[in-house]
Amino acid sequence: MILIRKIALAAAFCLAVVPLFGQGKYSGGDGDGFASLTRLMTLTSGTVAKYYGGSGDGFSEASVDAVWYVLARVNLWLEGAWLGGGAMRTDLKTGGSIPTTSPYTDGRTTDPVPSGITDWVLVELRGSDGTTVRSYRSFFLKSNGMLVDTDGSTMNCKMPAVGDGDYYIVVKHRNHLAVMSAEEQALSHGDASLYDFTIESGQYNDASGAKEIETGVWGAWAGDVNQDKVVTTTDYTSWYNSARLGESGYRDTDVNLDGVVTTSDYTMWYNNARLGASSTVP
Ligand SMILES: [Ca+2]
Ligand SMILES: [Ca+2]
Repeated sequence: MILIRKIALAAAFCLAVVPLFGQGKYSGGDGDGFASLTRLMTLTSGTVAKYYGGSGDGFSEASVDAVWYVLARVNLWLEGAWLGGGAMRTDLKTGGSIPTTSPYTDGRTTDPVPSGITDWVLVELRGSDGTTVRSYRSFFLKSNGMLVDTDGSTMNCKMPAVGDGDYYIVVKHRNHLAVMSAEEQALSHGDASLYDFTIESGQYNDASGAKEIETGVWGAWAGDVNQDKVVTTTDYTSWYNSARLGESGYRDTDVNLDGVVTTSDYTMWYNNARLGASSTVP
């Protein structure tokens, strides 16, 4: 009798619930239902929800296999690669030096590296405290300043594992100081509006976090070779050892991203070290 009741309850539960939740995976229960049910967000195409809280009488786990993300669209100049006239160098790409695996922690891969690319960058979305990293992913920075996906053209950067909300946008590069948006930005899984780091220092979380690379043009400070958030003699020492060996290719000591480690990189480092360049990103 108990078994029959359980089956009946399970049937009723499935009839009532599955059509509401759409595609998904429900497993592990003995048929009595959830002890509680929490819906994290409305389930639409391209979002994800998890349902949990069973005490053992129902499903021990239920999840919906879908993608959960928000989109960001960002424009940034790197001082080191800046050529003027709205363009950055692509010497690393044309020289075949840009690795097909991102140098950042997510180790994102693509092959081949598309044309017109200046380098890999890492995008982070941070919470309201400005420090908690909620999502991160590698993208390409194009010579025209746009961050794009690994196809080299998609400007909506898909940031994984977060839902619609307000986030600080941080962009990191392996030998520049990181930049951070002045305010939290409302991001969603719909088309993103452009966040433009190039137009004024007020776009940065602190005006000193922006380098005026040309009159009225703003970008990220070059020269933080060891990524300790300051441009100091430690970076110079790395550059010196690399230059002495005549290194070339994809090198953090290649501050201007032209594919060779020379005194041009030293000069760029020197000018920023002299100004005491340091990161304003917490
Ligand atoms: Ca440094
Ligand atoms: Ca160089």
